[in-house]
Amino acid sequence: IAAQDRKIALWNIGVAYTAFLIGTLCGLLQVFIRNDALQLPSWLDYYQILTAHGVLLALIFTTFFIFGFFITGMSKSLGAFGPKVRLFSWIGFWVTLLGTVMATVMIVSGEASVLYTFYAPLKGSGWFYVGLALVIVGTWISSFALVGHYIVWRKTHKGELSPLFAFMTITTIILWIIACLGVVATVLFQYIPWAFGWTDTINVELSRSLFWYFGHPLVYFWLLPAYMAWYVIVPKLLGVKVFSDSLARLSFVLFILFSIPVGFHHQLTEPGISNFWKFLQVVLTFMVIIPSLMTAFSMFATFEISGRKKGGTGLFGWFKKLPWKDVRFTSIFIAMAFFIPGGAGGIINASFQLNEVVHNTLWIVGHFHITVGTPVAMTFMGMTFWLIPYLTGRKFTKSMQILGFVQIITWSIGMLLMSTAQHVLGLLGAPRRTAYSGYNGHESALEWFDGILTNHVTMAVGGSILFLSAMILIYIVVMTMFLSPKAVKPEEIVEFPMAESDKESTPKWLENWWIWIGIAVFLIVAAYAIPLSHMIHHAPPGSEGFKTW
Ligand code: HAS
Repeated sequence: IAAQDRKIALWNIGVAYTAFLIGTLCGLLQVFIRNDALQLPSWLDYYQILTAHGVLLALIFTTFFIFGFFITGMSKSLGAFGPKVRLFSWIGFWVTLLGTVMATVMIVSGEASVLYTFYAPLKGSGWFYVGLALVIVGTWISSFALVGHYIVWRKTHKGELSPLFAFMTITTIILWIIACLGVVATVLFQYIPWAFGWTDTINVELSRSLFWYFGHPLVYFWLLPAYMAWYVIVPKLLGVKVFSDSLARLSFVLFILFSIPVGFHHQLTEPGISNFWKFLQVVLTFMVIIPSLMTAFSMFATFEISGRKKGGTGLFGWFKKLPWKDVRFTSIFIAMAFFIPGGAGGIINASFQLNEVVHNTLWIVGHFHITVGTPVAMTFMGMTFWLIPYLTGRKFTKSMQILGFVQIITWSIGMLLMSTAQHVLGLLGAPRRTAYSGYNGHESALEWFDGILTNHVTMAVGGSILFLSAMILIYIVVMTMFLSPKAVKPEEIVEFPMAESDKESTPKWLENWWIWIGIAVFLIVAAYAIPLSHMIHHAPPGSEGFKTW
């Protein structure tokens, strides 16, 4: 791709890994605090670190990495950016970075220990929310730049379906923009006036609902770029085409429809919403599982086709023929494997009654470490091994490939230990977001848990292994970005592995965005209009004006 486009992508990925470095260090500190093995200096607080960990890893690392990936893939699949697209991509990058720095400074200075979910009644400095608003605005500018690039392509390719990569990028961006409307509304009209003291109070239930209207699709904003790698990159590494172009596109548009009207499944224990609306959103949540099951099906089919093509016989012979020695593939395979229990855990969380057991316990922390923390993060790691060398033109040497294996294996072991301990501890009743012993003079609660997998030592061992793994990854990132020798021979040049996708039999209406946006808006209005209007009119359940459906 064009050198100027490479530069924008590389800056995005550079910021992503800076956030990753600080965020993982905070993670290490956390497991030791919970384990009672670390006493923080008086100016540093458990919640400050927890907020930095969540914001920098879940929100900032992912967002910058995703835009670095989108920019590279869009420039590769649709052609070099025009000057306007480039300009807006840069503006988007700088605005997002400015917002990130503002929010991070507020967190580090102890002015915004409100956790990465930052919803009321917790309150941070107004400047923290201004920083967050800038992050969103920045991502919108970058998104519009990519949409502009796509529109130019469509004008010159009338009647053609766009390449799969571009289609998936635009789907993710549509999802992102619709999702952000909730958080923008609450940050601008509720949090900023409240945090700067312009209003005395805040409508807590409304603000939480608007947050989760955004918060759930946010997880698919992280997941879909990983799915893009699964659908588009994995087949290329396996030497086959995309299994089904129309299945891939359909599964993506289903995410536009079903990932947004489901936020109440994070609020099933909150009193201000009646059961009817909670139940409706639980049903819709079960709909959003379908595109993931379609993805699983598609992946198994891809593996089998490729393995059989390479001579694998019998029921499972093809399995042995997969390219296990290629760290780009193995990393993503492990990422997928983690998503099986990760997705199953999600289904448990979403089940109305079972949510009572797991809500606000360490189980949830375990859940998101085997969704965003491994399937998504490890897919991004697997992509990093070729994406940075592709952008810098440097070598990804044999020794780096070995280090890559050490990195993903340590990440897997660390995550397995830590997240299993978190799930089990959660079932035993260990609360999430709670600093344990010695915190504000409270007594230690560590003695509640003393099994092998149910103690905080296991969690800390897992956390330490994860930190070691993160440092190996940072080493690979620094090498491939700045130090590794330039690739000269053709076999040293690292390529962007993008698989072919047959779109002859793909229906054209799949790319008619207005259909999908229209249905999505309908579902959102159906799921949210009435309960939100109750909240706006301050009608608690049981009061006049609150209808129990
Ligand atoms: Fe979740 C809480 C429900 C998916 C992230 N989730 C969270 C939180 C985060 C998060 C961060 O209903 C915490 C928020 C907070 O701080 O409070 N989640 C779901 C459901 C799904 C789901 C139904 N979550 C995700 C993904 C995330 C993520 C993806 C990040 C990227 N989640 C919930 C609920 C809560 C929740 C409740 C609130 C709980 C509470 O009370 O607070 C579904 O989308 C999952 C569907 C997925 C599948 C898996 C398909 C499997 C595939 C892999 C195939 C493997 C292959 C490899 C091919 C059905 C595609 C083969 C290998 C072999 C070895 C055989």
